[in-house]
Amino acid sequence: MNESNVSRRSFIRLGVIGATAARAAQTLAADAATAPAPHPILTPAKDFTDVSRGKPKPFTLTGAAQIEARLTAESWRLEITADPFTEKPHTPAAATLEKPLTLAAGTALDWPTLMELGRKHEVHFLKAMQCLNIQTPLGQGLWTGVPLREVLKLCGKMTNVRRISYSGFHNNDPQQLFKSSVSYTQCLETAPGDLPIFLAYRLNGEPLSPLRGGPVRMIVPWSHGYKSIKWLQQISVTNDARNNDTYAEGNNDPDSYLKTAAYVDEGPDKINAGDPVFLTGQVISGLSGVKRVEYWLRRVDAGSAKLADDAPELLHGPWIPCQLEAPPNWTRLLPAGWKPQNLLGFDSVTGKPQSWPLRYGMCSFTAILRDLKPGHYEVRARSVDQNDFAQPEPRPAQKAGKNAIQVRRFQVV
Ligand SMILES: Nc1nc2c(c(=O)[nH]1)N[C@H]1C(S)=C(S)[C@@H](COP(=O)(O)O)O[C@H]1N2
Ligand SMILES: [Mo]
Repeated sequence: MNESNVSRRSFIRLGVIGATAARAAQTLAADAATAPAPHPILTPAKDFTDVSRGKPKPFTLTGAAQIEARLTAESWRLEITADPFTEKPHTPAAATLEKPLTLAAGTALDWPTLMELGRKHEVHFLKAMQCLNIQTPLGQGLWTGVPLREVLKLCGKMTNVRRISYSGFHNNDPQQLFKSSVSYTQCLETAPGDLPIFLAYRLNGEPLSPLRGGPVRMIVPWSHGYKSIKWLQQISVTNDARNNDTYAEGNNDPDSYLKTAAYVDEGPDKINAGDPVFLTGQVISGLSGVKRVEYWLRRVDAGSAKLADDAPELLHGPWIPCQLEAPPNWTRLLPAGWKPQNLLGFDSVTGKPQSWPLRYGMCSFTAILRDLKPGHYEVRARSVDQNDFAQPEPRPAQKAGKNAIQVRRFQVV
């Protein structure tokens, strides 16, 4: 069908239901004028919700203290060493590296060498940052860097390595150490179309700021924030196959994947009868992808108890699909001169994202609720993943990532 056919058909339809259509168009236009704007696709670096440990926080250092901490591009150094750990019976032999990179020997990796690697191996992609223990996404960035496997290759032959452990600047105080790790396999192998672990030095096209973990930060695309160590300075290859992440100590699942989940924005708690109610939020596409986001609106008695996420009422709903924000005009969104074709997660010919929202990324959703009679209401939203599991399934344990079904209450007056 060509364009003139389409417009002739809509013209005829408009003629039949002209008055109703005109009224509906007016309502839509009025709603569009009052609808809250979607969240930006790229969160400005300073607007991410910050989750940083340390006293003082490393990003507050300036001048000589910042240089002494090796947190400027010129002073930055990364040590890569082998952990001598052995323990029978599970770890009979220690990891080795042919060429460790150390400060003591003057061989630690510096900024020019990292940039040199970047010229050959640089990758870019969008990823949402989300804390395993926080109910709201922290932000979404366009991250640029070099895969960890390319950096490790600088160390020559490795033996007896089962995990790669790493940490950032921690005020030279072991109590402040915050460390994380990935398995040898996760570091070296990437499934087709998937995203490698990498050392990021740009965010949204700009040098990575001290606030966001600059000059260099680890990014583990599929995971929650605790794997994406800021102010990266040490990597240790080890034959200790256990996961010794700092986050493991907090009873967290220390190998969690980002969870597919919808997160509901706050909104006004009183709305005038006759006004539309805008349900808005963001949906993260985790390991299992996003099929849709849906909402369930119900009347409640003022002050009544919240339903549990596994309450039988939730099975019935009715759950109604929300609208997902459309993919943006990438050329307009990306930094000047960037092409979506060059981003991982996009088709290298058409420049279209391979899924929407992007895997390990997020986008906004909305639903407009109209003609509500005065009274108390609650509305909840949930994601449904590509395997048809509705949130919080298939992985309801919250210590593997917060994905409880979020509820908003309001009153129509
Ligand atoms: N060095 C260091 N890296 C860190 C942290 C930290 O405290 N110190 N916090 C981690 C956690 S738990 C999260 S959720 C993310 C948050 O990233 P952001 O502050 O850029 O939003 O950073 C991670 N990287
Ligand atoms: Mo976190």
